Amino acid sequence: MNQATTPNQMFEYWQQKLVPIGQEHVLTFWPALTEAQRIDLISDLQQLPSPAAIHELVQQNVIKCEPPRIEMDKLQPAPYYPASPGIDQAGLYADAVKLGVRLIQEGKVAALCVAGGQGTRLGFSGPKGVFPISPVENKPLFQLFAEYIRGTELRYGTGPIHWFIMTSPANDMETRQFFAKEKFFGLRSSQVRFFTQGVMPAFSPDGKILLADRNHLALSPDGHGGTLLALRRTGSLEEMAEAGIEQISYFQVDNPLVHCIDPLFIGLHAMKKSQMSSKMLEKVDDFERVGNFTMIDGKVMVVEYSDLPKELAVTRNPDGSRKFNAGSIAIHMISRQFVEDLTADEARFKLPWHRAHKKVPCINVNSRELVEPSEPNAIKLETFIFDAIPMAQNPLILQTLREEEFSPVKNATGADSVDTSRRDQSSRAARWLEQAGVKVPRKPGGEPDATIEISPLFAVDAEQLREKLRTMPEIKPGMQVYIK
Ligand code: UD2
Repeated sequence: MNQATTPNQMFEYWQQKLVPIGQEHVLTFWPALTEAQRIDLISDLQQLPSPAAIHELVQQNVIKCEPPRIEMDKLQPAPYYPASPGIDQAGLYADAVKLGVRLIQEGKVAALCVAGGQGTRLGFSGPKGVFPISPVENKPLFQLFAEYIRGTELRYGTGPIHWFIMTSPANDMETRQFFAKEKFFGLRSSQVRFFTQGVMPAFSPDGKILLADRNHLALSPDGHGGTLLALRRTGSLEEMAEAGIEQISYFQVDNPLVHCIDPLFIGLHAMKKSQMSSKMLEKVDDFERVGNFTMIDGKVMVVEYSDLPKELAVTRNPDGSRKFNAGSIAIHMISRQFVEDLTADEARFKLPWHRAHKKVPCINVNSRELVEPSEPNAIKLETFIFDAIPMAQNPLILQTLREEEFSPVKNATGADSVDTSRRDQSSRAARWLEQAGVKVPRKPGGEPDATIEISPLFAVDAEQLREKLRTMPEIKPGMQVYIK
């Protein structure tokens, strides 16, 4: 539509597209909208997949509601590389670290953080990466990652490591403004690249697109599986190729403990010619809310906690250990070429849609009233990045340790909350210090009796801390300690 298009022409254009797929109700309020409101509605409509794609989605994923087609009786646990190598693997791990460091130094590795989610459970309205989370300095999540990346550059003497941050239309502007205000936390603005993911409308159970208000569709991000197409559509893949980036180190915005750039993981992934690798950890209980690494017909596949039948979740091995014990914490290495290949023909690239029944405030087009549902009233569709693993060659899984690398902030209170994440950051810092020979006071229960934070600009892991710590800090019970 060009600028000379009149409101009437716009209306007709969209009506012609929407009537055949039974979605013309989204134009109900058009006659009463101001020009600005019409532009809002058009811009929402322009973000939708094609009418044919919407129609197919509705038929196959909204109206029909088939559970995922997984032959559960064939599922086996997936094999993985242990966190610490056995004697026969020590050489492999040492070589992998060397290769990983070399790839980082050659500028072939970029970090990628997915930060397009809505953070509803945390009850924080801004982009989640802005949330202050470090235990002493209260640094926001984005700052911790920025400093990890800068710390890695300093440690290995590299040039700027590129950092791709996926936002969604709802939080893109705020995320960019935050980085600009904070002067990119010491990184160069040119090394940080924001790219925006796609959106999906919420549907009523009978397949109608919901209106958030008279001039907006009820849109939400299309899931972190949207990363792959978003990389292509925004030109980020091309930029990666031009910059000589071959490997993408993928992580979620909600985990302050993540090793954003990990030489061992990068090296193993590259050495084994894996197209997509993952980190796993042992689950804390049968029903922990993490995906499960499984094998089916020789393919590695993540089965989300909500899709793993209870009987399988509680199955034990003969020695009493949990059979499906490998939890996915959404840390991946992805080869750029893999994303290029997958998305080369957009029409043929498909990840499965996962549906969720959610409460979505919306306008009832018949009564014209705003509905604030008390029960789930809408179907939301998302794709998940881990569904690309079965399409990858040589997918590899590396174990990591929870206390070292996983304590996400998802909820305001309880498990995976601000309190547990701060506690775990401080505990990890205490362990790193103890490994470097520092005495840390501990409470009778074993937790550190001090709140400790180590700046990633000083050390990104325990080994670096050991190498760099010249004077041993004296830590007294109850102290707040910041090592920088
Ligand atoms: C995710 C994984 C779960 C486990 C857990 C670890 C899924 C379905 N489950 O659970 O298996 O690994 O994390 O913490 O992923 N995001 C976007 N765009 C979107 C949706 C999400 O960027 O459209 C980002 C979001 O900003 C966050 C991450 O993806 O960084 C995870 O999203 P989530 O909070 O919805 O995932 P969760 O906790 O259900």
